[in-house]
Amino acid sequence: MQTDYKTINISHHDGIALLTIDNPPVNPMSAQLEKDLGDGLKETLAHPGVRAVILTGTGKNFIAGADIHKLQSLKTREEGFQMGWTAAKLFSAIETAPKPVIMAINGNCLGGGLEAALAGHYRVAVPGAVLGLPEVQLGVIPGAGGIQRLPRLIGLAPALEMITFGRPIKAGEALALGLVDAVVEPDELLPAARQAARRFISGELRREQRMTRNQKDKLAKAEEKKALIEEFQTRNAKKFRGLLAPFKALEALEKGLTGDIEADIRRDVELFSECAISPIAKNLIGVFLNTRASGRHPRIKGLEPAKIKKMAMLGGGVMGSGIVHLLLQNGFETVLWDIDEPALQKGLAAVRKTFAYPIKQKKMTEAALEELLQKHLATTTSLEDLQEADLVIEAVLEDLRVKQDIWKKLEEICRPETIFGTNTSALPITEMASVLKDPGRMIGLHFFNPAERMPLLEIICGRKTSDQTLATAVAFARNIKKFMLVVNDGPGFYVTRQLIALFAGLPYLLADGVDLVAIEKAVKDFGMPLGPASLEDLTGIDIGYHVNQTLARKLGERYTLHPLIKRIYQTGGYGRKTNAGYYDYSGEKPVPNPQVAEVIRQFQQEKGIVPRSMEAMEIMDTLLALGINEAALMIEEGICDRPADMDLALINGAGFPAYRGGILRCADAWGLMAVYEKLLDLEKRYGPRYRPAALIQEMAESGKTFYPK
Ligand code: 3H9
Repeated sequence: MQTDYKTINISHHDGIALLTIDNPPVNPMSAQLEKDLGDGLKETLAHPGVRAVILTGTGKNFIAGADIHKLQSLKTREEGFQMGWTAAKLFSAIETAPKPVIMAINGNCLGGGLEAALAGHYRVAVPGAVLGLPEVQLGVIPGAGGIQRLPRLIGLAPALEMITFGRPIKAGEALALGLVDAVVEPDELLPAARQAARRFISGELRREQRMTRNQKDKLAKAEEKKALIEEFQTRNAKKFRGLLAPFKALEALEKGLTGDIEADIRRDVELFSECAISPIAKNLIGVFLNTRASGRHPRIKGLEPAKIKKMAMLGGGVMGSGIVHLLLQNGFETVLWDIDEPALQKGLAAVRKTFAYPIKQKKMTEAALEELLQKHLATTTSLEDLQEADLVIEAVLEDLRVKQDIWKKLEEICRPETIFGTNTSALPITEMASVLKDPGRMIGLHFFNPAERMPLLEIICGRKTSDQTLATAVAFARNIKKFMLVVNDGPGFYVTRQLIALFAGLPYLLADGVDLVAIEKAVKDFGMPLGPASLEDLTGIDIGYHVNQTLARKLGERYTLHPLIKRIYQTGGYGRKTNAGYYDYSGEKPVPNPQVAEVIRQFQQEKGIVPRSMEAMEIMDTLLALGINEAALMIEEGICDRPADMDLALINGAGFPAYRGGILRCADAWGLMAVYEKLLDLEKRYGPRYRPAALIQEMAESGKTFYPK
């Protein structure tokens, strides 16, 4: 038997051939693997001595799906069709092969990987295997037969969930659903697959009976199927908003699952290729790849991060308790410090409360929590007890002097290599570090609330933060499984300043006669979780007012508060906490607050503005232009310089819709010249807040984009 395949190894023994896929990094279905698998299968199936075939992967991966880089490069429907059809034909060839093919699923079995497994005649998996069709998360649908095969094995209802949400499942659940036939420990995997092969060879199992296309028991009747799909679509309409792939998957299921599986698969491949060339897919694939690259900051290339084992947390308030949760969850020995015993007890109670959700979800028991706290969390009111810490995170009162006093004391207590991370959301890191003998050891670690759940960590370098400190902070962020953005110190850092700017157009639009509800709707339809007024009501109009004043003080005239904001602030309604802000929250549902509506009406009247309607797109352009301009200003000021990381941060820290790729992807798609012209236009209408950044002008004039073309 030929053995010189590039991506698979073949061996055979006792009439059973073993094909092992070895295609780093994660066994993607590259063109080479497809070719090798096709040829290898042909060769083994034709071999008279082979009576059954086992297909398995290597390391942590069975097959991780189609090659994402190839998927990203698709430009035409024809290319997309070609990609899907090649894989679909290969998988159909497996299913209709004259000898049984057993899938020994050793690890990640995703996308095209699961589609391959579905085409086998028997599936055995290890407990740690993860199986799923995550294609929709990349903006496409399973394009190689998975849509038609999965419901035949597990039924339509669970298949709808798996296909349209793309959430993978563990082997245990796959077994319960009928997706795999057995789950065995890793060292039993190949013996179990061989055992299954022997059962086919002996005639105990029949290949034709086990072909997925022949499974009909779990398929619903036509009417029932239609009703199920319609109900599912209606129930999930909100979750699918803005996306294309879930709808195409539903179409594929609605039209498919007929007696002619090949025709159904062909239609799926066409729908796959339609999705694959859509901007949504390009954006989502971009986000996936950017996520993998996040944290690979050139400044720390080649540096070995320090080992972090022992952690100290200063302050057990809202942020501190969430951070302690994260630390415990990720296996760190933690000491929680607070000012006195009552504060410590309050902090401890807050830490317990952060675990209420996993306990309610039955992901953890009360007893396990108590054990975790007992074994891994110590509490103290003495800073002296923190001398062993490798990293100290501080989340005490937002007062520079208070924080500086603590750091000065800790510098005397801790080892020189201990890193000091402050969770301030607004205070300058450089100034905070200025009281230290070694300011290089201090860094900003800006967690988002709730810290245990929000996926982003903004890492802020003060002017003197050392590269070594940064390298360790980045490694720490990875250890606690956060997406990260590395920025330089500046007012509002990146995320806060970016989000403020993205929504800063609100008073300009209101003053210009545009309806509040129309603005909110445009923003939500764009895909943001909240409109600007609702967000302001949630965070507090008073807080927004003061933060904006601070920005104006530090960043200059451009940031002067819009006079309408001042009048709204003066109504004394600060949002949800006072039951009134832009909206009135006293009834069952929030409604626009008549008091604020009157303030806006009076303001418009004084300026001679009459209420007018504005298209959602124009509203969004007005908001986005300002957001893009701010991003450019921050790049100019040296706050941040990596568009991919900036976009990821806004997606993970502020809910910017991933399918739009991020604010700078939007800028590139819009065209920098169009952004520039829009800003000029708005500057004329609304004043200096909209003055284009020099970088925008320069990029527009030289035809540049934020992302490489
Ligand atoms: C599909 O299958 C469509 C079909 O229906 C149609 C068929 C025609 N391809 O995440 P990691 C790279 S759509 C190429 O850090 P982990 C990744 O970029 C696909 N490369 O590892 C990184 O490279 P680098 C459906 C891939 O152990 C390196 O591998 N499949 C692919 O934490 C390590 O990745 C999916 O959506 C790929 N498919 O997690 C699965 N996947 O070091 C996507 C990863 O240069 N993949 N790379 O940056 C994953 O979810 C995770 O990577 C996985 C491993 C769980 C597999």
